[in-house]
Amino acid sequence: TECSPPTADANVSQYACLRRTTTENHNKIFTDVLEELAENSEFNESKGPCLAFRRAASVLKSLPSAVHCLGAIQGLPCLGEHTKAVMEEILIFGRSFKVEEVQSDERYQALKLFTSVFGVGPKTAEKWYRRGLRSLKEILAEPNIQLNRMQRAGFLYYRDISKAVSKTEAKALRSIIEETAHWIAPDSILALTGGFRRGKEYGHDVDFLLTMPEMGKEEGLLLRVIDRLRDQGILLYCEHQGSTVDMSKLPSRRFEAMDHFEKCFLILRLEEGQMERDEGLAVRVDLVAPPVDRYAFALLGWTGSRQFERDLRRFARKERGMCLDNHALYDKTKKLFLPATSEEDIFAHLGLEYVEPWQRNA
Ligand code: DGT
Ligand code: MG
Repeated sequence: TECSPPTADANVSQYACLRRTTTENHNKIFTDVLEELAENSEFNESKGPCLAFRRAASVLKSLPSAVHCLGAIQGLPCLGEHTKAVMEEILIFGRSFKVEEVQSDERYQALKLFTSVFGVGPKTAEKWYRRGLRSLKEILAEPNIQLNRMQRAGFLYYRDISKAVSKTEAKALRSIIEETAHWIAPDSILALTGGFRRGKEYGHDVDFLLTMPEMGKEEGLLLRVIDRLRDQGILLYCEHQGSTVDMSKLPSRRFEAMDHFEKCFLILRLEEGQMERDEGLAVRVDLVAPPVDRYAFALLGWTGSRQFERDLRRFARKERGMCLDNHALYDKTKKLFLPATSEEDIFAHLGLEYVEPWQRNA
């Protein structure tokens, strides 16, 4: 059959921050497979292929229509030979044998299951797999395994927190936390970030930023909010990390490195009446408390998507000679920090057109 004209007008950028990607993904049949292959590469510590599959998926997500033939992706960036082979399988057979092979792999299945527990990363998962463990039951039954506090909470609330959180539930949480924060400090500012700020209907957790309009006034606020949530009986788990911000340091190159803001990783209970479900529901919540002069950077960094963030930093470094992270933007040529009070300021410093949060689903 005749191949439709290329979806690829030559304007698709290799950088996600120069593309607009809404939650409407016309190429899910490809991107689901590519992301699964990326995850498998991650488990095998193949960083190159992992990034390549993630970039390819991200480019396909930005396309305005579904790809129906290989001709349509000609000239698109970031689509390598492996990706094209996978797409060809899907176009011809309606399925990918490569991904089916991965899905039926015992190790992949075990690592995917283990890392679905809050507090369990690829390293721990690998360790358990090597000890011959294959199911969550086996892990809990193994007397020689020492779970840390986070992992114990992960197992305890597994049924709830492995379910997707809905937008309605995220909004209910927002009201609870906002009310709590305002009760303590009426002028405190709470912002929803992460996937829900990007307009996603479901998420694996709910992310918030909490700050005060006056510098320094945010100190102690987060701990008081946590105490108050505990008093209300809805705090199921809390891991608090104090601020380790060192502003004399240049922005970090390593994206995966966690930022230095004071934050807490919580499990909160949404109660009856606050949501559609009958019984209480345990939900994962991240609360990050940057000082107000870092707020714009923190907001940009925590809104995601991860691929959008990676490409923003890569663009800043490669195309502008600048260093961007969740705390600051540094111009290496001029040897100075570029201040910002809004996300728009940061895009402007980078010489980028502003990309709305709902266009950052790269
Ligand atoms: P989801 O899975 O529905 O919750 O989707 P997101 O996009 O909300 O993903 P999430 O909650 O893991 O993270 C939200 C954003 O926060 C993410 O795009 C980047 C930032 N972020 C989260 N964790 C880390 C981290 O460990 N390091 C860095 N640098 N950024 C992080
Ligand atoms: Mg999230």
